[in-house]
Amino acid sequence: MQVKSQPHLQSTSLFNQANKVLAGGVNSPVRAFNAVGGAPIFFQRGTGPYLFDVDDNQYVDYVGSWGPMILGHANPAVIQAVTTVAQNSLSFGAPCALETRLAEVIQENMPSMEKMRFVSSGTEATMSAIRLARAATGRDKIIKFAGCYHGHADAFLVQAGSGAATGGQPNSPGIPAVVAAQTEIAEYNDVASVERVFASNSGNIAAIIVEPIAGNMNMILPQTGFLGTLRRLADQYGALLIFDEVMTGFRVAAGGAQALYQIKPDLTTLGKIIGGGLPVGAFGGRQELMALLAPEGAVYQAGTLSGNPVAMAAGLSTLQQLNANSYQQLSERSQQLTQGLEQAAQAAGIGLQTCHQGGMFGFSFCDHTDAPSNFSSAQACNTTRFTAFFHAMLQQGHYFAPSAFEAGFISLSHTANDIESTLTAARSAFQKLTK
Ligand code: KE4
Repeated sequence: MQVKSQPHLQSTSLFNQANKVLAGGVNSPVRAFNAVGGAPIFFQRGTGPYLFDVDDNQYVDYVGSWGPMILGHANPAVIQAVTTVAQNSLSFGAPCALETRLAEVIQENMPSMEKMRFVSSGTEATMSAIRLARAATGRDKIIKFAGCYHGHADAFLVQAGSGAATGGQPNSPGIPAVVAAQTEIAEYNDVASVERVFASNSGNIAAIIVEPIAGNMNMILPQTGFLGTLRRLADQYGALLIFDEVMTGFRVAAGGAQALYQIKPDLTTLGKIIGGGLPVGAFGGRQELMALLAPEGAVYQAGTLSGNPVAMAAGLSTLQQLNANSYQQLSERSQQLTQGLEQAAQAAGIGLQTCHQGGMFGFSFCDHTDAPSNFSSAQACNTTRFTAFFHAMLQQGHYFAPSAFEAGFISLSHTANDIESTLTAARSAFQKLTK
């Protein structure tokens, strides 16, 4: 693949222009490249596994719009579905059959979602799920895990991962102390820390919310027994268990992490892939919990564009193209990439640990003994090396998340040859790191 590694002249010029009207020049902080330095890349086109920037450089894309593009960019069937539905108006603000059809497909794959509701982002899904849990239990406090990211609602910006951790602001200003005080923090993969929080707040914990596979402090798998113990503790203390599968839903398996680990949460939140690249989130779970939501119940939640027909069409067309073989293929590609990265790093004498599940992967610059298992060990990894690797790969046409506190994503359009081209570039990048 020929990459014209032009200087990013157009991107830099567009970023300067954006900075005059957009806060920080971006509409989401992690895109600003603050963690890795340099001006962010402005893209103009994507097809399959490739992105093209405004300077006509081509990249193999491992961000995939932070997860939604599981089929690859500009999937013909998705574009066709969106184009067809868009001809009939972009929005009614009234029910349409597509909402029911997408919900039925989601429910077939995630039966714990006995009833659900669509919203327009993962943040809306998680904040609504927490409100529902508080109403259902009559309790105020929630438990989240340091380094997990559940969107930017006030309750979650306490030791948050993703862009909050990237920017060194895991606790955001602007959150009233009384609100932050309702969020208790435990350590990922540390059940004793969860037991301590329950013991000192027994009777006042409405819910545990967890990324069943963490993807916002790089990628961290749950250790054996971790999720099952959360299920047991939630039941023991009368709290709800919320799986935030915004990232893992339809990414690590058709039924998400809850299918992989056979744990049934009380509520699940979704986003990203179920919208196929358009703004969609969802929350759902046990029927009696969802019955508390207006208009059936008193818990208010609403949205002008919730269930938008065009977004539903994108999500439906995306999910309809996924099947069990998809996850076999995604796993093979992720394995090929992560194993190849470890071998290339080892050959260069560089400590690199990787992790993958389905179409999701992570890599951290650390030694084997320091493979991240929670937020503090993720923060201890060598982010200087990550930054050097990120830029060495970018210059060769391979685009990874511009932050050490993110996961990577592979699509069904990535071929073994694409992965091999990335590994060739990685071998060169690792050699540069050792000079
Ligand atoms: P959104 O509000 O960004 O649609 O979803 C929030 C969210 C909730 N839960 C999990 C597990 C998530 O990963 C996210 C959002 N993920 C980040 C990337 N790690 C979005 C990228 C960004 O913030 O620009």
